[in-house]
Amino acid sequence: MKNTDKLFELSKVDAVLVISEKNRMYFTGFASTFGYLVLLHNNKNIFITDPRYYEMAQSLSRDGVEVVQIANGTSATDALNDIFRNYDVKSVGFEDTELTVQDHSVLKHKLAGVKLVPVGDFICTVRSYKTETEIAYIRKAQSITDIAFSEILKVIRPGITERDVQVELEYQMARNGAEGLAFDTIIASGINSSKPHAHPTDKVIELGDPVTMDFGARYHGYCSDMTRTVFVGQPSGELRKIYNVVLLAQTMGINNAYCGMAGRELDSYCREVIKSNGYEQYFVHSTGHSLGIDIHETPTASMRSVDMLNAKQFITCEPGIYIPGVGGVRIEDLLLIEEDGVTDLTTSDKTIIIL
Ligand SMILES: [Mn+2]
Repeated sequence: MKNTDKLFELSKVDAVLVISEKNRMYFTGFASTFGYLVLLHNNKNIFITDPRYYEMAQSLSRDGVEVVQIANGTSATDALNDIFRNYDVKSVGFEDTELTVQDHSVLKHKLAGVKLVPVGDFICTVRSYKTETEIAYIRKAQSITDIAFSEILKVIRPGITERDVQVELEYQMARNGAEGLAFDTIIASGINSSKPHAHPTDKVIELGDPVTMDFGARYHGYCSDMTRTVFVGQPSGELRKIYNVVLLAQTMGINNAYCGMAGRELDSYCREVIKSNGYEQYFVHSTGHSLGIDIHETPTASMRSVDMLNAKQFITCEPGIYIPGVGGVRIEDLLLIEEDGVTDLTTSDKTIIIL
């Protein structure tokens, strides 16, 4: 069970009600499709579940969490109202970033005795600072992703399709320990590569094609994320130039990254290189994002980001250039920010790869 002192310091409520699957998983480390987690001050926590999870949830009681089973005929909100009454709770933080409008109106109706206060952004902030265990999971997820990349280089050749590359890459991640995907794999070859988030198609890979692969593994619930663009046969002069500009932009970003910098500053290191080479209009997304249980978490590195990149946070560095009708290049590494420096967790080669 995660320590919740920081959350209460930020949110100033009597209790926080955690309903979403991912936040329940974040705080408890326990995966379930149903449950209500009540966080109280001083790390007193109560987990409301039903008979499907009651036995498994006993692992939480060993962690000091009180586990409450909803009996037949009673509802979770009855149990919540009992808890709020027993602990004299007047204000309850809720996940405005996760709940639907309908969920909120039901809670407002059923929990009429308490004041509901939005605390979703505070939960995001707390989640952005990773524990050593979370860092270890993300490192492992990234190492699986790097291994899969080295394997896929043996497979890519003219005549196979984008879907073939996707299936093999996902197989290699699973084979090397991934429990799932961090997100839907992006494979984009030839002129498809000018679309930053293209889904793999039955397009056949041809000589001269760039192949952009953006993929990640999931390990103990935590994501990794990397992108490489490789070429099948000699690329055109223009694609080669684009590759070198993107690589230089990314290198500038990574080499200048430091603990305590602004996300927009990391973005500007990359964007300036692309701009000075005349491709500014073709860098159509932000430079980076953090990850964790979600593939996109705060902080972010974009032109408008107000986030700082602090110790124990992650950020990707993934500039790209995309020219419709020509093709695109993106290179993405995952950075871990720590007091004494920034570590690039992505170990795969970035010198131009021509298969
Ligand atoms: Mn990414």
